[in-house]
Amino acid sequence: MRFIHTSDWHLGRTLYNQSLLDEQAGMLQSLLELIRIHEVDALLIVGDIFDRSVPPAAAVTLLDDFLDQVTTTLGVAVVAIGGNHDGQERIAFGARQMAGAGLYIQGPVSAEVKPVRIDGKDGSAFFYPIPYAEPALVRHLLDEDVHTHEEAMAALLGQVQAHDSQGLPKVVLSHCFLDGGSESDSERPLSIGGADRISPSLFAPFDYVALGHLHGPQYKGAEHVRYSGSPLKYSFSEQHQKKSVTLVELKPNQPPVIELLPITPKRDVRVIEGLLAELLERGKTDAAREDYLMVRLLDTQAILEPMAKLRAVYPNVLHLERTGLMQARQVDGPGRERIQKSELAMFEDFFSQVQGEQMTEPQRQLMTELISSLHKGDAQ
Ligand SMILES: [Mn+2]
Repeated sequence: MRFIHTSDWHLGRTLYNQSLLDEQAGMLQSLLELIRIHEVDALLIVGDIFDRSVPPAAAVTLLDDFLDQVTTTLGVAVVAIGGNHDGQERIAFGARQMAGAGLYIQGPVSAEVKPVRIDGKDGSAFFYPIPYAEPALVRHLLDEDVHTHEEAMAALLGQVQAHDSQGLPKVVLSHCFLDGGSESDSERPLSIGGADRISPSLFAPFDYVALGHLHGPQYKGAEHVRYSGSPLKYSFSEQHQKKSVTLVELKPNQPPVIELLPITPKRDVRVIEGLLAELLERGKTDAAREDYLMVRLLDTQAILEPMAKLRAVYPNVLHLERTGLMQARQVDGPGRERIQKSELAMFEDFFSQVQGEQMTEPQRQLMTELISSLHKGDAQ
């Protein structure tokens, strides 16, 4: 039994107002290729399939085309669950009919965990889909006295343990936050103050645990209890992460064989830092200048239209931080006189960039008077 575990696609997501749909389509194309090359029996999508409960129509079409390729063209089964970002009832539309075609979608959590048996080319396994759920919902559905995410998960996993798999391996799918997991900036907290944390030890008894929610690939407690991470970078905090999907092979009476299959995006998400002139020069020979960039400018003087200048070389600059300017201001300190002085200095920079020459002494005098009269106006 061989399958690919992935999660947190967030189809329809934007990064600083830039649509990532084109990037996501490229990612799905790469994934399709991996499914084909590795001849897997199943694909697990562990929640946060869409970024929003009502996703853009183009994102729905993208998913629909992809699922048709996987199930109809390649004949590979898909098991998917709802995450905290998904409109769980919406993604469950038609699920009972589609199960007949090898597409198993568990949108919201149900009172009974429904095992999915998949017979692979070489061995079978049971998959147990457990979508993201608030403890209150689990308490209501199961009529059990559970109050935390951990208690709710323990109750649901009790059903998985009790299920007779006829000796076949048990694979759990769950979208949740394991205690000790490392976060990125692109995950929405499940609850405030750490009440969402679940002990990894709850999952240890199963043959493999496919987790979703955290966007960096990682395992917790044991190597077979793991997050695939998102296949694309959804924040600049992820610039150094290596994105991948997880290939898993289950063999009788052996620990699972796990391999990370890298996903290389068309455009990477990264941070560059330096003086404007330096960066513009470097950009001329940067083969990856179309990457999505956050730029940290170290220049300490004011610059006219830095974004436009950068975008002429790096077309996909999404965010600009004036790191140098902020530091220069902090050194100046908060004194009123100093603020006024730096305003004059900033205007001098501006003037010289627009006019191509330095201010004359009378011009400087005039500007100084203007700034101080503006401050007097403020004070009154
Ligand atoms: Mn997510």
